[in-house]
Amino acid sequence: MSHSASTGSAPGTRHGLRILLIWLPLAIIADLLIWFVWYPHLPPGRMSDQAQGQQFDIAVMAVLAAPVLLFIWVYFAYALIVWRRKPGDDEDGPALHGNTTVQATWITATAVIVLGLFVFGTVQLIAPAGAGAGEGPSPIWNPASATRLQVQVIGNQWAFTYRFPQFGGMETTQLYLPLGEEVEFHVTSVDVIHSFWAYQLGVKADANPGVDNVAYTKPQQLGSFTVRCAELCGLWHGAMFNYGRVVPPATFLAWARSLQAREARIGILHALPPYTLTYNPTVIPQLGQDLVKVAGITGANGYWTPSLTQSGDKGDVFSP
Ligand SMILES: [Cu+2]
Repeated sequence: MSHSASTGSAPGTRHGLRILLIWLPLAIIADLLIWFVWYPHLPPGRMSDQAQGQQFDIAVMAVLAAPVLLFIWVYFAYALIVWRRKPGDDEDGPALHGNTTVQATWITATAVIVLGLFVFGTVQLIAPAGAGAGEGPSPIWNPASATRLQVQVIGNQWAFTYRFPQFGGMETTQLYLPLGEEVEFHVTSVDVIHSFWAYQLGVKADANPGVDNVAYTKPQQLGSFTVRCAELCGLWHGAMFNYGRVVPPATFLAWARSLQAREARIGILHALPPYTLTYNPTVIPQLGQDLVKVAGITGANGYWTPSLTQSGDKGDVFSP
C-alpha cells in the first residue's frame, strides 16, 4: 500500500504479505471445520441422492465463501489497526494510483471464483437431472421413463394425494417410497398453485393445474420425511403437510398392492378418472365429492370431510 509511509508502520512494510499470512491459516482452519465438522450436519441430509447432492453443493460453496469472508474481515481489522490515524492528524491520505499486483490478483481471483461456480453449478444441475427440482413436462437431461417408479403428486386444497399408475392408478394421501429405487415424480394440481416439497428427499417442484412437472429422487435411507406445501395456496396452506416414508422395496410392494386391491374392492379405482398427466380442474371437483361418499378420501379439490358413507356401492359413485 503506497500510503504506508505516512502511517505508523515502517516504510517498506509488506502489508500484503502480512495480511496473507494472517488470512491463510484462518481460511484453512475455517475450511477444515466446514468440511469435516459442519458438512455432515448440513441440510437437507442424505436421505436421497438428490438431498446428498444438495448437501455437497452447499458444503462446497461454504468452503469457497469462508476464505472470501475471512479475507474481508482480516483486511478490515488490519486496516483499522495498522493504518489508524493518530489523534489530531487531519491530513488527507496520499492519493492511490495503480497497483498492478493488487489489480491482477483481484481480477484473477474473482474471475476464477465466478467462472468456477458457473461451471460447478451447471454440472451439478445437469448431472443429477435437475438436482431435485421440477423440470417441467419434458426433462432435457433425463427423459421420463415408464420403467422408473412413477408417482403422481396431486396438489389439492389442502392436501397432497399420490397416484401410482403402475399400480392400477391407485390414489392415496400416504406417500411410501421404496429404498434404492429411482422415483419419477409427476407433480400437478387440480385447483390452485401448490409446491411439492419433500424436504429430506431434497425434492421441490411446483404443482400447477394443467402442468405435469417432473422431478427425480432415489431414496437411500429408510425413515420418514416431511412433505410440505411450499406455495401459499389459501387459508389452510400452513396445515398442508404430511409425512412420507422410505421403506424396503418388499414393504413398498406389499403396501401398494394391498391399497390397489382395497381401492378396487370398494370402488375408488372405478370412481377415479383415468390416469393422465394432468386433470381438468373444472371436471374434477364433482368427482371429489363422489369420492368422499365412497370412502371418505378427498380425491380432489378440498372437499375433505370425514367419511360420509362407507357403503362402497358403486351405484353411489357416478350419477351420469
Ligand atoms: Cu398448497
